[in-house]
Parts: sequence; structure tokens; C-alpha cells
Amino acid sequence: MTPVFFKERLAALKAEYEKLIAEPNKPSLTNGVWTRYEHPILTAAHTPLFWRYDLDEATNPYLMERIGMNATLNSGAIKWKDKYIVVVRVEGADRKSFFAVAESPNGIDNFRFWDYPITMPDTDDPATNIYDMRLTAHEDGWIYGLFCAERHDPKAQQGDLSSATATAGIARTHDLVNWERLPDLKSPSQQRNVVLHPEFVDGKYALYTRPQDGFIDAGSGGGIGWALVDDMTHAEVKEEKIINLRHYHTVKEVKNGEGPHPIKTPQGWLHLAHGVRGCASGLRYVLYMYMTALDDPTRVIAEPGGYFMAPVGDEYIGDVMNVLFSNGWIADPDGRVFIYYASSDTRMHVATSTVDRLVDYCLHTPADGLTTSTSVETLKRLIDKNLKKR
Ligand code: M1P
Repeated sequence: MTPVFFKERLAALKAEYEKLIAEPNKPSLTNGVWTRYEHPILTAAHTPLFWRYDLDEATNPYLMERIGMNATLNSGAIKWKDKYIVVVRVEGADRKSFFAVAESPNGIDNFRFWDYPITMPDTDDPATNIYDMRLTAHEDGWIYGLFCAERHDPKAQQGDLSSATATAGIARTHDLVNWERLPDLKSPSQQRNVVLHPEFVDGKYALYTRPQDGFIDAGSGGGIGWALVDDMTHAEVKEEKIINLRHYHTVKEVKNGEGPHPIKTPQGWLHLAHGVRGCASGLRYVLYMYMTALDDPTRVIAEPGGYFMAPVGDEYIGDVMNVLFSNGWIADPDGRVFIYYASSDTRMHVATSTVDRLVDYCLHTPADGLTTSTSVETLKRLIDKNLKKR
């Protein structure tokens, strides 16, 4: 290869990369509750060139990718030092996920990765894969990151290289760079989608849990749980109650899981979660919302029927089709809410709303009556009301 080839290709790669990062994101679809944006905020192509290429002509004369990145998905989010921060689950071509911070000045576009991924210390029992961090700036002064720590099931039969276990990993930080790893959550069951509530409740740390029978099956788990914990440095689920149940023939029939930690509003805690149902093409993951009482965050006070957001257009397509998943949102002091969601386990998007709109959505959207008859009666009531005004 000639030096000219290397220089030209490098210049082209850099120009293309900067164009991608700087691309403005404009509002696209809206249903009045949320507004989607034209472009994903982060894709595998947004990961820095210096992660993927050896940029030394002597050792990489063809300027080929050396370390492939496959996807950028389920990201925790936090407003920090006036920047919109997402802690992204980056999945390499080798299928290993890791965490990396990306920041934006406006929450909508210009997301740029920090130079290095997060070095997450291991516990004494290192996980094979870690992913889906929920960030909580807790009133104790720490920023906690709770995530799934996945290991090959020690009870797997010989030759079974697929059975795995899911445990909640816990770490905390003051700067998003240096992380103190705490022992994994002790729980009678496997756990994924565990989220730390931002305030003490009865003087204890409060966790949203998702007990599950196996690595994939929520099974007898029942839904989103709640557990109080004395000490995050030795967190243990002793008592767990299910606060948001699954139901037959709903969007969360098969599984559900808390998204990011809830947002506190004067009317109650606003929750974003995912619900899963089965269909002929596999599992369908959608986002739904519910609200709980301020004086008792375990008491559901509202739950709109159906989904809040489901895949649209290109969002259907990716490594795991028909999936929307969210574990990060940011509520700004001016009332705007930035909802960060991944489509089909492949790329990250943002949708915007406001606290007022989301509360209105939760309090005034009819609940799921659980049968066709009740859905039709609910629909007829709205039609009657509207037609009387004609
Ligand atoms: O593939 C869809 C999602 O599946 C899992 O979510 P849950 O535990 O609710 O089934 C997670 O692995 C998640 O990362 C993934 O996006």
C-alpha cells in the first residue's frame, strides 16, 4: 500500500465520522405524548475510530478495522455537569458488552464517546458479560450503577454452552470514570433489570427487582418487585413483593422489567418499564408506563392500558427484532424529559416529552380492562363524548 492510500483513506474515514457525529437531529414523529427524532443518537459507527482501527500505518498498512463494534444499546442516563450523559452498552463483534460514556450538549444530537470505555472492576467471581446499566444519583451522595452480570451456569450439563445465570451487579462512582465494584446482589432467584430508587425509604435503600426462574424465563416471578436493603455494600433481597404484575393477554404477559429509576413529580412517581409478549415471530418488547404514590412508592396509582412506545419503521429491525428497551431517561429542571431507548438491541434513540405530558398520559389514558368487551366499551365512551361535540 502506498502512503498516499493510507492518508487518503484515513482522511475519508475521519471526515465521514465527524459528519456522522455532528449531524443535527430533528423531531420526526409525534403522538402528542412523545416526539421521536429522525436519526439514532448512537450506532456502532459512532464509536471512536481509534477504538476500531489501528491508526499506525506501519502495523496496519491497509487501514483495516481491527476491533469490530456490533451495537450500541440499552443505555443508562444522567445529567451531569450540564451534559446529557449516557452510559452505553456497547457490544463488540465478539459479543461481549461493555460500558462506555457518551455525552451530548443538548441531549438530542452530537453524542460523542469519552476516549476510554469504563473499566468495571470484577468481583471474586468474574462475570462473562455485563450490560444494561441503570444509573441512580442516590441521596446518599453516590452515583450507583446497577447492571446485569451474566455467567455460564455452573449447573449446566456437560456440553451445554448456552445456559447462563443473571445476577444484579452493583458499582458506584463520583465521576463516572472510577468505579467501586460492590458485591453482587444476593437474591433467592436470578435477577435482571434491578434498579435503585433514588431516595431512602424507611431509612433503607429500595430496589426495583425482577425475580426470574431462569436466565430467560421470568416464569413464576410475577412482575416487577420491590425490596428494601440495609446496606448497598452488602445488598441482599430478603423480602420481595411484586408491585407491578404481569397479566394474561397484555403487553407484559410474558415478562416486564423496570426501566430507569422513576421520576418524582407532585402527583406521584413516574415509571417507565418494558413489557414482553410472545407472538409467532418471537418476543415483542414494548415500553409502558405506570405511576406510584409519593407516600408509598409500591402503591400503583395509575397505569395506562397498552404500550407507551412500540417499534416503528426501521426500529423493528436489528439483532433482536421487534424490541424497544429503555433503561435511561433524564428529567430537566424545565420539565423536559429525554427518553433514551434502544431499538432491536442495535442502536440508541431519543424521544422527548415533558413531565406534565407524561403525568397527563398516565392519569388520563384508560387502563387496560383486560378483555375485548371492556376495551370496546372504553372506546365507545370516547366516541360518544367526541360525537356529542360535533
Ligand atoms: O433482547 C431484548 C432484551 O432482553 C433482555 O431483557 P429481559 O430480561 O426483560 O428479557 C435483556 O437481555 C435486554 O438486554 C435485551 O435488550
